[in-house]
Amino acid sequence: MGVTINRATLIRGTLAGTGGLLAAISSLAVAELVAALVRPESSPVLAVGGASIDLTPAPVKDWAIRNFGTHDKLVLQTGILTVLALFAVALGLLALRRRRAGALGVLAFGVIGAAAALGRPDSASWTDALPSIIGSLAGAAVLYVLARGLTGPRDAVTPDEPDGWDRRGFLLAASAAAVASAGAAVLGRGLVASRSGDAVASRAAVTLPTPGSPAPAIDSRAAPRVPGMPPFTTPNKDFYRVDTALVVPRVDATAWRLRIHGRGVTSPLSLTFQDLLDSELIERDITLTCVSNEVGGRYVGTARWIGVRLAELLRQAGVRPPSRGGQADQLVARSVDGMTLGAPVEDVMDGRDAMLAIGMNGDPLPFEHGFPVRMVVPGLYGYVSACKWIEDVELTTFDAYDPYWVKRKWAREAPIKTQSRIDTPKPFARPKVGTVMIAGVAWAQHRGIDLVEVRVDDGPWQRAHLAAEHTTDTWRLWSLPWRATPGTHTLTVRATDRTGEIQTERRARTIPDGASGWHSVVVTVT
Ligand SMILES: Nc1nc2c(c(=O)[nH]1)N[C@H]1C(S)=C(S)[C@@H](COP(=O)(O)O)O[C@H]1N2
Ligand SMILES: [Mo]
Repeated sequence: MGVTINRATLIRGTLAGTGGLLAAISSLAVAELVAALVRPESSPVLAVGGASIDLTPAPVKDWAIRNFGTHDKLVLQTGILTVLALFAVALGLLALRRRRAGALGVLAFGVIGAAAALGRPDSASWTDALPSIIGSLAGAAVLYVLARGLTGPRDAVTPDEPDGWDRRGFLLAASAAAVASAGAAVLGRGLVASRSGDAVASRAAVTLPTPGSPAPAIDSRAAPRVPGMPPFTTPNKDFYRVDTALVVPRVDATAWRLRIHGRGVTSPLSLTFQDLLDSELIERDITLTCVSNEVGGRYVGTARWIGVRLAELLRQAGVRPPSRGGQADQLVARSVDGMTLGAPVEDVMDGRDAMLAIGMNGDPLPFEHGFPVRMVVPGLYGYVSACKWIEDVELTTFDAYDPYWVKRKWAREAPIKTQSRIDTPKPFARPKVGTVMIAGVAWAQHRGIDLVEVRVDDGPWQRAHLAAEHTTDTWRLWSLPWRATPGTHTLTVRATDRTGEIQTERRARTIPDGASGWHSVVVTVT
């Protein structure tokens, strides 16, 4: 007798948990559909995800970037959905006893989603709350109906009436909710896809003009081929990606505008993509580096960029650098997804090839790398300069405004630190006795690399062979043949830049202004 009741209770609990999950799925599916109509970025999963990225303390974020790399966003979204699923099951069980409380619980999640959506930096309208609100209303209704199916018309269950519920009603309602959710989700996805179709078409329609100022050809002596050494130019598909965007913004280039305005701007500019195509274009090889790059890390790459000189546009707008009496010392770039990055106006206008880039390695910018337009400033870490999906440039001061990463304790100004990396042999490799090629890259953008030295164990520093310098804005490849002797050895590299400064041995974390220290690799020669 008791066994029967327990079994019935168990089944009912399982069904209630399933009902909670179905309610959550319905909420999300309806929310996705509404978001597709309102603004895809206002979807609760993206809004809550974006808000948690922003609220994550810098060290944790840095750790996530390090450990999950480009998968950091997938990990985050999986985490959010897991937490949501747990709450959904709990609300399902609650609804078994207290139907109305369960439904209110679902609505509470809608309020959280709506708050997150309205709080996003790129949110410009109250309608961003609609996906979460309408989605959670749908979810609450689903839970209410399913719970009624499980408990019968009364609000509380009497444990000794295991059959006081409407099996058919429950199954019908559950199936209907599942089918409707799937339909809403598919419809929502379709709408978003058709909209991003405009962006895709606008990118496909771009033909990059021949730049008036082409990049010098890459001499074969600057790009030697040593097995295990990276190619001089990093292919787009291998280029590292670091950003906070949960979905890659897909901007329609034909509708894109860039505003240049702010302090000291005498004639504000509003530029179209066509304006940039019609401008004088430069083509340059520039090595980009992320401030989150660990010693020995992979967040560094070299591409051939085509773009418009940013300093030229600033001059057209009437901007003068601080050293010539200009009123603005900080240039804040803002992207379509609300990211802000601040670079020193002095650096942007000091004659270096700072640009608004529209081409990367012969193609229009890939969406992941900022289509239609991004900034690139040689010598500065990405987070203070390389704004992707840029749509606004505001001249201001460092005193008046802290951009996104600076609000999170990263340095205001961040020139790239002199660094070198051993690419081959790999850590814990087991090369054979004999000549082993040690090779890698070294960079000190806009200063240039003059010397790379390698040390085996505690031996003397040996000068590595430096490939020819392409420009000071690109990395330099290096190699050193080593007569490897049996045993375990530590290989260490350090570089010296053209200012004469030797790469510091002092270990620093990536926060606040970039990692420092020497890169070492341990190998066992057999
Ligand atoms: N809109 C936007 N631009 C951005 C970022 C971002 O999060 N959002 N990240 C910056 C950082 S930290 C770096 S290192 C570079 C990376 O550029 P990549 O992804 O093309 O390699 O983009 C910069 N531009
Ligand atoms: Mo970065």
